[in-house]
Order: sequence, then C-alpha cells, then structure tokens
Amino acid sequence: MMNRLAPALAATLLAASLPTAALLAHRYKAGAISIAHPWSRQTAPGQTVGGGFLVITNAGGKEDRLVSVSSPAANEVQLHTMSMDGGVMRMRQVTNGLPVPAHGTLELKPGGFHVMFIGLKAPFTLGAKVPATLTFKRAGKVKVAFAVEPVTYTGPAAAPAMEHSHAGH
Ligand SMILES: [Cu+2]
Repeated sequence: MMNRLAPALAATLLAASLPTAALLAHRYKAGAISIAHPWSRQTAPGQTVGGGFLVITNAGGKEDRLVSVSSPAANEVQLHTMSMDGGVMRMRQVTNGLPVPAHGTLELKPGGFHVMFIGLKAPFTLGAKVPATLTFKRAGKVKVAFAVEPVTYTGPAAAPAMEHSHAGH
C-alpha cells in the first residue's frame, strides 16, 4: 500500500505550548522490552487512517522483533516505513516486522517507521486511549494504549528539553 501523505506534518508551532506532555507519558514493560508513550494524533472528520508512534527499548542481550500490531479500533493495523520517492514522502508496509536491537532502541516516529491504523471504526478524539496489542518475537504480546494527542504534537522527546530550559529560570 502506498499513500501520498497529507501535507500537514509541518505544523509544529503549537508543540511548544504543550509542556504537560511529559507528565502524561506512560510506559509498559514485558521482559527485556520497555515501551515509552505510545501516541497517535487526533483525526479529522472522514479520516480513515491514523499513525501510531512509540519508542521501544530492549535491555536484553538478544535482538527482539516487533512482529505485528493489532487493535480493535481499526479494521487493519500495519507496520509502515517511509522514504523519499521522487521528492515525495511515501510510506509502504513492512511485512516481516521491525528489529529491536540488543541493548538498543526501535523508534517509531513521524517521518519514519510507524504503526498504521487502517479503517478507523471511530475518529481518534483528543485525549482518548486507543487500545492495541504489540506482538514481539521474544517478549510476546504486550497490551498498550496509544494516547491521542493534538495534530500538532510531534512526540514526547521535545518535552524534557523544554522542562529543562524552564528549570534554568
Ligand atoms: Cu503509514
């Protein structure tokens, strides 16, 4: 599946007004795997797909693999990668999963690897939690919830730096 992206990804201006995001971050653990703050974005009326983003850390000495994701909130959930194709960002399905390196991190973020919720059964509304099950080769199934963030949200990584700069005042 290949889709042209909606040209709305540049809207990062409001992210600076969301310093509480870090406080709402949530975390899951399963064996050597820990998962930080799965999140998605509020969907527009009529929007039938949504992205899912999260950071997966492997504290173990053996590579694991995110094999698949399922969710009752969508007809289908795929893992996607993004790449430039003739100057246009396109995404395509990853069918054999994504590796989580030993003592390493797999980051699913806007512009890169992501979870694709396809055929949303209801809009993703701000503040909602979208339930999903991640299946790992080693760690097995992990139930998580994707926090629905504003369309301008770009991830929890920006928040700690912001808090740090505030602490300096
Ligand atoms: Cu996608």
